Amino acid sequence: MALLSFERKYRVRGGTLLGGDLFDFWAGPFYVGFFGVLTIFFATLGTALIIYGAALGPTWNIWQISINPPSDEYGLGLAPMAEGGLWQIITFCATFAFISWALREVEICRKLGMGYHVPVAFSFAILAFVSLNIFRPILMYIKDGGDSGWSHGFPYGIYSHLEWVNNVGYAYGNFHYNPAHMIAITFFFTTTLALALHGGLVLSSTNPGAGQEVKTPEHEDTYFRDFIGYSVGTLGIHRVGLFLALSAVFWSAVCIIISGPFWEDAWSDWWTWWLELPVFPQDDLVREIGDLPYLDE
Ligand code: 07D
Ligand code: U10
Repeated sequence: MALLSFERKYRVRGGTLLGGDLFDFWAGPFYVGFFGVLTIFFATLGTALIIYGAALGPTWNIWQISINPPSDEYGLGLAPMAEGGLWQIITFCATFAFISWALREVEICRKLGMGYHVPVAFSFAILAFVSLNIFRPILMYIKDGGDSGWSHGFPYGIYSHLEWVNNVGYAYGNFHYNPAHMIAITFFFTTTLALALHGGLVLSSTNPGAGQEVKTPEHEDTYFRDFIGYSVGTLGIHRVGLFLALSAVFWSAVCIIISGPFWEDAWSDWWTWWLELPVFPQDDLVREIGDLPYLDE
């Protein structure tokens, strides 16, 4: 079906979650919908507040502009605008813009009668964001008995958020020892490996060069059977890809949620259970290895 006749068939009213026919229309190529309007509203307001925060000073240097969260003393309470209040409203706007964007994706899926894979995937990204700036601050507020809270969120700035990652990382010794961080990184790297294999395989068989015949999925399957003894298949590779990518983000959320609320020390110290496994001799030598300085960082 050509694009235009396809669109004539599927660009019809219905499938909305909220608001019925209100905003059930397209603007050029874009589906609008109630959640499209909400996204535009929150994204515009949040961006305007970031610009306002930048205008309050002290710099217009794009690298150094930073909208900071409130300090510890505000706990989970509201802060004055210039002292973290802006950060709080911007966080609220960002969260609602992201959720509205996901719900707009759902409405488009419903219109087309497709699965919800894309909005489900995007909701993992939203999970990571709210874990960093909403869930963890709340859990830290509980852990600190009210002596901190929003202060644990990351600042909205290019350099400043990098500083935050650095400082939070070293607050737990060497963050590379965080087991969930390890798993997340492994999934991120495996995602790129899988995408490179998939992109390479599909291009090599469907775009083989001038004058050569386009190959079939059987060629693709056979390539991997010859190579590593197994092919996951043309549908399967997309399941693998989605699983790898979502796992990467899921374990990222886990790695930051456990840092502070559930583990306060250096992450290297978490691994002492390994040295205490009964398979290792529990003598002084092993204890000494456990006391090596790099394990105490
Ligand atoms: C959070 C994104 C959500 C996005 C949304 C949409 C817009 C619209 C529009 C521009 C999760 C946003 C949309 C804004 C814009 C337009 C058009 C995705 C999110 C909702 N680390 N580390 C991670 C590595 C070290 C530390 C994650 C590697 C050090 C801390 C990932 C290394 C120390 C935190 C990761 C390494 C340290 C992390 C990030 C190597 C510092 C976190 C990915 C090779 C000294 C963060 C949930 C992510 C985290 C995180 C990788 C090193 C500290 C796994 C590869 C040793 C404190 N690190 N790290 O979260 O887990 O994706 O966040 O050394 O908080 Mg780390
Ligand atoms: C993609 C795709 C798509 C598909 C797909 C895939 C991308 C279009 C059509 C492929 C995707 C997948 C399968 C899914 C997932 C993959 C990943 C997420 C990536 C990660 C992968 C892994 C973790 C698996 C890694 C496994 C490997 C690398 C297999 C290892 C295998 C070997 C080491 C054997 C290699 C074989 C050789 C070298 C030749 C033959 C050798 C033997 C049979 C072994 C025995 C050897 C002999 C008898 C010969 C004698 C030996 C000699 C002479 C040397 C001896 C020397 C010594 C030192 C021993 O896009 O959609 O669907 O499927």
